[in-house]
Amino acid sequence: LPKPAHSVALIGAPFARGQRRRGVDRGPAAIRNAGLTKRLAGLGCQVYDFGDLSFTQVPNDELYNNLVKYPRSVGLASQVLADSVSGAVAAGHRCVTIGGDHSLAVGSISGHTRQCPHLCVIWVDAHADINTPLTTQSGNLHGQPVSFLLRELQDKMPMLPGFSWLKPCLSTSDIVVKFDSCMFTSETAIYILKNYGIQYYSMRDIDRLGIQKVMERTFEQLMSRRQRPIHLSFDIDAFDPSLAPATGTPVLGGLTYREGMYITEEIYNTGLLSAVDLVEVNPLLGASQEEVNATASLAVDVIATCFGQTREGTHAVLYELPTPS
Ligand code: EXY
Ligand code: MN
Ligand code: MN
Ligand code: MN
Repeated sequence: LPKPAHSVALIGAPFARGQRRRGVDRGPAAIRNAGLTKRLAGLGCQVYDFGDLSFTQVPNDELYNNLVKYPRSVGLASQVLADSVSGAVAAGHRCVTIGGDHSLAVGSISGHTRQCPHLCVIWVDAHADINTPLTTQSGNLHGQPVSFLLRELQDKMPMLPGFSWLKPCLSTSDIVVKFDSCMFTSETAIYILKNYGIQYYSMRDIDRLGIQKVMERTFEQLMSRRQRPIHLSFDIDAFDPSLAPATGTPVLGGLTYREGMYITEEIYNTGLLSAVDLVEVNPLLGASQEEVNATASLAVDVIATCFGQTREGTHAVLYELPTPS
């Protein structure tokens, strides 16, 4: 049976101020060059390419608290992206945001909730990205987006310059986090996940339960009361660095290709996917062009699978087997 065609808005978000490495702003170009639009079109999607957003660098963007970097630039970029995602969803599209660093999820998720206040979030990442501006050690905002979004955390959040437009829009029960390894996730992030009862799965949980059970439990938690739109925030560093080397904060022992594809296949199968972020592809960090290409084409596979690409073949009908004459 032909899959129903989707209309997909593609938004490039070449933003890099949420972390310290150069090059992640070239992620959208790398992912486009790896053939994203063609692949989506081949799946029957109508692709509306909104192009790349342009972000203003805010002058004199001083550290917050002597530590947190580029708060005004990150806040403003997220605001611009929020408007764009909100507009795309309002126009009836599923929305794909290609980054750029993960601080942008503040914008994509809050913009998405303007149209879909009851959406849920699946966060796939080597990191939990839930530090607050007061618990971060690196000062990088790409390690903090979840804390800006959660209502329950707001009494722990300082008012950062650049973020006054933002209203926290998620509850702790609206999000499931999968991350690679407790070993590399900061103590404070683990504390926040546990203390606020956020459902999460480490790679050890995935080893123990298998990815199939983990996805089953994810949907149980998020959908048991009612079905709702899904926002998938996928950080390419969730994959093992052998598969996605061109990224800023790789962590050993990440997802296999098959686990990654299974996650997105199952999300597609719900029929509820409404927006995706694909972030942290940094073409300047591959050791070779092959590594960069592999990382970008993995990003394309993740997105294409979200929109119906399967590992089971296309089931094209072959009407007659050739007979030897
Ligand atoms: N937990 C560390 C921090 O807060 O800086 C590392 C965060 C890396 C975040 C990457 C994008 O997912
Ligand atoms: Mn991340
Ligand atoms: Mn709600
Ligand atoms: Mn990450």
